[in-house]
Amino acid sequence: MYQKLSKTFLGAIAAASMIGGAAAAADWRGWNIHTDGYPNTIAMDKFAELLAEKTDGEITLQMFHGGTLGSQPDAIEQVRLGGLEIGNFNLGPIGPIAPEANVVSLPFIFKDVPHMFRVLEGEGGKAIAAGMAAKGLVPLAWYDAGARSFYNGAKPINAPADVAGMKVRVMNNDLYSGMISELGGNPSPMAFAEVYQALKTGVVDGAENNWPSYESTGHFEVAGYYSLSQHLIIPECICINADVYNGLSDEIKTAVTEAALESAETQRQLWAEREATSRKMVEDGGVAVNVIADKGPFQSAMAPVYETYLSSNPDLRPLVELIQATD
Ligand code: BDP
Repeated sequence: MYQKLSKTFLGAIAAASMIGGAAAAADWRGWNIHTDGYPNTIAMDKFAELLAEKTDGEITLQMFHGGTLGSQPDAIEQVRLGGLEIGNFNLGPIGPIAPEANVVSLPFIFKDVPHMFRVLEGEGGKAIAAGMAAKGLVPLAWYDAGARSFYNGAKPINAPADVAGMKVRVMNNDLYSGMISELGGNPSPMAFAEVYQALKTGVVDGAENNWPSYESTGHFEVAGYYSLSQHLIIPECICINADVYNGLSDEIKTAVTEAALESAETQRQLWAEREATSRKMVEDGGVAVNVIADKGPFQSAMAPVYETYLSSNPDLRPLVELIQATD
């Protein structure tokens, strides 16, 4: 009798906890800085859709776009600490936390975007991902963010001397501040959301970014000289809190990773299209674009930035060399 009752009781608990389990299925929150229609925004929404589909609704993700949940450095901390589960992050502001990931912020380290992806898909990518995971951020897939170039409202940049004396906004990362200082400019680290006003009011003279961000933020309206320095090619990730990821079953981990990889495929296609349309849009809007005939002087000016990075991270020299040796 006792046994019978207890079986029924246990059965009831099991049923209740299954219902409870379904109702309490993970509801994740995700951060993204970009606005509607931006490739990353569309691709993160697709990630959310795929996540629900592939986990049969066990995991849902609510995306917060446009940086509404805070600045990028704050959101990175939030994902590391578990206040948010997911973020679409640029590796630039992750670099100060994970030295392996900071390798991508060495100016001119990548020859072009395909080279960057070849590195990410090989041993280099594994080392970067492991360095990030050790700091609480697991990258699930890599997004394209093109190449960043300098822009300002005064004149085309053709040589380091043209940057001299200019106040240039950079993302929060000492390597970028070093980069501007080595060119003779004054670096001004600042949150993305503040850059438009800063350019408009002359708080800074210039900034640097890829075509889609230059266009989507309206920076081109207030800084109409875009000089193709392409000094930084920084990947982005869909990153997840490491504890959340490690706590998933193998089956769910696979579903989450598949959703991220499919989202990244979409993002890269949309990115290629948007780079072209953004460029056309700003050129039609009157932006003066100049090719820099000789990037050599910019590259050689970066030697101290590499030295600073390597002297603080001597163990990462092989990673730098691996990237440089990758075709
Ligand atoms: C964009 C990145 C974004 C950065 C922004 C910036 O996609 O993550 O926050 O640049 O310059 O290209 O802050």
